Amino acid sequence: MQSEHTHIHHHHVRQREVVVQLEAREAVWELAPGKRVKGWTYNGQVPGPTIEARVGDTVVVRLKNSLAEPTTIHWHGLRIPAAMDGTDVVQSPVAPGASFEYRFVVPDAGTFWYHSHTNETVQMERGLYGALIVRGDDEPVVDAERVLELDDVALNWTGDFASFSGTIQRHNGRQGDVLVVNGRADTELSVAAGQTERWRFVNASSARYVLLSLGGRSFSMIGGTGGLLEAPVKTTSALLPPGDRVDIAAGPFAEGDTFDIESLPYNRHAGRTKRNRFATVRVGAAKASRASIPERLRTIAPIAAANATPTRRVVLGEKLSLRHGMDFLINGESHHTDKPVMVGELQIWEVANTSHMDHPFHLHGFFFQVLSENGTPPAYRSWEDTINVPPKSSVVIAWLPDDRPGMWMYHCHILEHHAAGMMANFAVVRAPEDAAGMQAGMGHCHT
Ligand SMILES: [Cu+2]
Repeated sequence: MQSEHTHIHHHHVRQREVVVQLEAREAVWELAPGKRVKGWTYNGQVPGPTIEARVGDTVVVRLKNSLAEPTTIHWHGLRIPAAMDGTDVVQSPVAPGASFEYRFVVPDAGTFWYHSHTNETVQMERGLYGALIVRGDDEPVVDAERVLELDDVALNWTGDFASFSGTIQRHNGRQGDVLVVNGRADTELSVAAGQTERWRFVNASSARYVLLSLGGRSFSMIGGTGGLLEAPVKTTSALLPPGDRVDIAAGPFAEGDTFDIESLPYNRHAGRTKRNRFATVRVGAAKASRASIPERLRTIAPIAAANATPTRRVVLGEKLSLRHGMDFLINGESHHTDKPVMVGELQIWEVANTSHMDHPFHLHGFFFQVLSENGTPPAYRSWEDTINVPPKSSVVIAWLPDDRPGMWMYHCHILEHHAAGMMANFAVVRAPEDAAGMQAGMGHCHT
């Protein structure tokens, strides 16, 4: 499924191609022993195969669509050309029976993921997602590494996928009661006492917020959505809204210890939350450790002052709708088109949430730094592609559009909110006059 070709160039720079065949097709997804659903899968598995590459590699993904409806793949978090972003404004959805080749260089190390960007409330719920890991030269040394993709599945009383029903799901987003790690509800992990592992978490669920806990044990966050942090952040919990990722250094744990990977109650202002178990970890006999997590992981230079004046305001809002119960809005409009952005012009965006529930704001294709949350600078600096914005609050982010012109987008990563209009397309342009043509070429339609 994954092959590697190494080309040695005359200047002795190694350039690798990571070639992956992905077939989107229906297949049995076994959530737990005997609990099977008809998943929509990449290569017959949920999650899809983990794609692994090194910084600078060219990733080539040959997608064949064997589903009965069109699909595309979005490369969540990757700073790649607009034409490869997988949204319906940059490509025609891949028709049933058709194929499409995605080809891009991966410029940054980190924990990324890929997922359908067509009819996502159905296609992602049914399993069309996977992890994409990019490694750099200066990674912390750990004893083992795991990718843990968290998801929840909503089943009906017959044990099949519950159909998307009405205004409550549209309002709150779909939360399922079958919680899975890497597609399985009965996950047990065995770790060796005395060792430290790197766990890369991806929240692939449609609407569920995960307030990640290792049964109260402390761990160190070492990476966010845009790669390593500057320094490990010791904590006992980390909030992962839909679309978010976190890399943690887990361990060392004591021999004989058993604990759950769980989600603690978190109030996103959309119904009551409980403590939920995702998986169980059992700590076995001690093994020697070679792990070394440096106190300094890397340097992230600030790209703007903490009190920089916003150049744009993005308002996440909602409005009662006779037709839908609720419409979700950007700057007062459902399915918004925002103003163009000039290549090289520093963007300072105030993202304000005037609605009454949390929304995870996701920017495609570019990393941002959070300058402040309700006027207060964050506890540490990081590169991100997703940030949670609680109700009646605002977050100021800074990002620099590098020279990758084209149509881009941002949206709430609660899939039902995105579908109900909390999204915007915008052009990144080299010259102001380029915007009109780009926006005219937008092929999307919304119903
Ligand atoms: Cu939302």
